[in-house]
Amino acid sequence: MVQEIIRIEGLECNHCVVRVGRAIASVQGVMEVDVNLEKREAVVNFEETRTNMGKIRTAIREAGYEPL
Ligand SMILES: [Cu+2]
Repeated sequence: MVQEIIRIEGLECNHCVVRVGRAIASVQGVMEVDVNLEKREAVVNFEETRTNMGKIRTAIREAGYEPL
């Protein structure tokens, strides 16, 4: 399991936090996600054998936000 911190552009309220958190959590292999509104970032724990940063970043984009 690895942990990555992803800065996310476009997070403005708790709805954004819930939306992007669900999007990240829906990626197969993601075990835990914590989105911080003030820091504009997500802490993501995932199984590196099952997913990767590319897939997680794609899920963030598809939810309407921009991973930095
Ligand atoms: Cu919002």
